[in-house]
Amino acid sequence: PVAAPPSTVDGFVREFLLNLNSGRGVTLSNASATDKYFALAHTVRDYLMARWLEDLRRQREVQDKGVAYLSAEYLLGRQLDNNLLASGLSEIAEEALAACGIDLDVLRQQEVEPGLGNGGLGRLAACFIDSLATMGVPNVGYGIRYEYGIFRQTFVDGQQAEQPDAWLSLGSPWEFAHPEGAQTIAFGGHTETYDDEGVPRSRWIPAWNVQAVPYNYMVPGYQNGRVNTLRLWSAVATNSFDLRVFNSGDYEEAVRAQTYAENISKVLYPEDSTPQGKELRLQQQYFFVAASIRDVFDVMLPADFELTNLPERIIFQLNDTHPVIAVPEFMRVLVDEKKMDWDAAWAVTQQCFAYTCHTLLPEALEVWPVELLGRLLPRHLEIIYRINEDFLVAVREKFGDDEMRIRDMSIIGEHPVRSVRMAYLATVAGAKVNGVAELHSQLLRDKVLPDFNEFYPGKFINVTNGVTPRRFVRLSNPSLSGLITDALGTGWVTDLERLRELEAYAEDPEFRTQFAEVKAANKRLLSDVLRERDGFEVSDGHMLDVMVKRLHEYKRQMLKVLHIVTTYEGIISGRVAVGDVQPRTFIFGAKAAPGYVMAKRIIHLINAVGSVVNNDPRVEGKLKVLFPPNYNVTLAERVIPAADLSEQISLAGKEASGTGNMKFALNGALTIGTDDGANVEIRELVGDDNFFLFGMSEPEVESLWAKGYKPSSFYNADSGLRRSLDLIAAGAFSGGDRSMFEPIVSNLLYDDRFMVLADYSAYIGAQAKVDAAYADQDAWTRSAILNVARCGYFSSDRSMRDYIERIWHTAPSF
Ligand code: 26Q
Repeated sequence: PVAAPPSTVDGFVREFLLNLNSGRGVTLSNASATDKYFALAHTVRDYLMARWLEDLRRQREVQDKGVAYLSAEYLLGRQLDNNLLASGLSEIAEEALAACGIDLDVLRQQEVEPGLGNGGLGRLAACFIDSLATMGVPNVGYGIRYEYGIFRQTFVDGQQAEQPDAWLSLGSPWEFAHPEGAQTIAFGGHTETYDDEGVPRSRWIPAWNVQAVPYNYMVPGYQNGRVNTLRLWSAVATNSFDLRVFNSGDYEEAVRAQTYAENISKVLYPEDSTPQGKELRLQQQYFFVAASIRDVFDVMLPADFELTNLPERIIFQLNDTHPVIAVPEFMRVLVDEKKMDWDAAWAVTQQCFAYTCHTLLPEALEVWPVELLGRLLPRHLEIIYRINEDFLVAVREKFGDDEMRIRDMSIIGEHPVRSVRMAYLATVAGAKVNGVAELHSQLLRDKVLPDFNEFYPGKFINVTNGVTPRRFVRLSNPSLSGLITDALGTGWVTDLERLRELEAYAEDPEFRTQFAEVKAANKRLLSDVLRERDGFEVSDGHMLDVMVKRLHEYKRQMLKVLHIVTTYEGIISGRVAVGDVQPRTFIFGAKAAPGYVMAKRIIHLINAVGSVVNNDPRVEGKLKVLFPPNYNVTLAERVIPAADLSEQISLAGKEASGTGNMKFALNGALTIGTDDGANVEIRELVGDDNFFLFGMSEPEVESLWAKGYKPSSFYNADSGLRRSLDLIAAGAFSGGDRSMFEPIVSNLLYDDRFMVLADYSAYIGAQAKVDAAYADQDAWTRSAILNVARCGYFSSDRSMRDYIERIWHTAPSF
């Protein structure tokens, strides 16, 4: 392979100018910011290339076991800084560019982040592949190269509007297209049985197909010379011969067919809680997993590989149910194409897959109508039926002919229409099934899949999520990183438990002062970003109270709104002494699924409350509400290091884990939160004194439901709640219009599925404690340091070690 350019300022300058001249066709003096950004990105690539080519070669040669991470989403965030850091080139690049009269920071801003995910699940996948590369574990991340990522959010009169995210409009300097490596992916048609030398077999006669073109992305480990690969598939229509199969042959129809095929990777579905059962979504899922499985056979395994040994070479990790159609596809390849005996193929399959569940909400569990699945993938439906038959025979053997139980456990559900339950298929096929936080995994075992847990003892395990300290501490918070490195040296970046050593520093007044200065500096940086981006002003000396995550009723942004309205009403009515309230800026970031009407109403209300509060002189300098549009990874990297208070206020038992909660704690924000998801583990680690816990526990939620929840009784019992809801209902935030937010108010009063009103008073009480605690700045800072010191556990390196030891049984290699 090629040698990397010399790692010197001069070497970097030469490579950069070469890329600018030969790659962009411009000179330094007439280069645009885009030109310079592309030339810089290409320069960084050049440094990583030799290692990458070497690792790709070894991937074929070495007989180690590899992880194929199958995920419909990768929420990568910007690549430039990450790749500079990984390659150890940050300082050299900065100096080299300065020598050319260029400010690196200006070029950083040019990058459009690839938003190929909705939120937590997609970001988790990005953290995991970063950790695997950093740990030197053989891994390919497989996914979809959506032409349009998560929509860009704007506000029009306070209401969300969605714009397409044309992230590829200028091209991406980080991707490598390999059209020569395209796979043909078939759909539709029918199956037939035939006689294969006396063995009756089924085969699939598809009706149409598309090409899956791979695009490779470098996934560099942190300063370890390792570069793994992310391989995303893009759909391209096949040649006219194949198109003729799909249509009757006329030109217009052929063009239409082409568009149809290329639609498959056109756009990311922006729903993340209520899958709609759309045909195109199933096409996306099959498209990328079928291409990925073929890729594994092509690039990882020799042609004569003994298939029964597959579990020693490969494990497919299913990121939720989205890639579960890989299970029948793998069986189809083994049985129909490789002519393996069914039982042998099934034994292999059950060792080659593992499934991660990311939810507890019943409405979020994916099901595919049999009618749809059979039309698109007729052979796969047959295979699923066969898997189910065998499974139910085994269930009868173990549990007896308990028809109720058989119906409950069947992979095929009957109501409201006959459908395939993808989570059940994943559970039956997976060697292991894991939840993403202790509480979540427990509830998965006890509440969601108890029959399966009884049937498969030991199959259900927990692996608590984590986040990469490279992106979310080292890169996003350079000031804090500098402070930590001054105290501990650099090792913490790949060994986050070493943050423990900061505990002693929490008792050092000097260190506390420095830590407080870092926080203040991060607030000023955020202030600059928000001024530039949105024209917002962040006042000095305010507590930054932040709630950033997808907009969902279960996450309860409404509870936050009620706290703001209560505080506002308290001050303007004179009921609350202004001196008892700490000056606060509330920051929201949240996208709502475009079809989620209630979520969009809540966004509208947040903006409406903001515009009243921010324009009322009676609370000037005291309260401010900021809702920058289009929250994404790039903004998260600015907001999180500046935060004082992290809002993690979901209804207990609903948030599988949360990962934002970890990022905040690692950046020295204190959490106000319920006993939910990974909050439980955060609180256990940081200690009760450094965490504001409130609200019902999951068992308390259950028992309130069981005895009959009446939200109006909480309304009647709490005057603060009454005044706040009444104020919203009276049109105080809608120019007197009583109808605008009426659906929100009545939903809370008469339905309130997520028990906002039940937890209101506890939340207000906890916020009063926050105010009191914040009044003692030095004590607050001490708590913040302890949060950082005690949250090293939440590194995604640790999550990856857990997967490796308990699920994958792989080892670092090379
Ligand atoms: C499924 C079918 C059709 C269309 C869309 C979807 C879909 C897409 C995305 C369903 C769900 C998602 C995303 C879910 C998600 O992000 N879950 C979060 O995962 C995090 C990582 O484990 C957890 O920390 C969060 O608690 C969980 O909400």
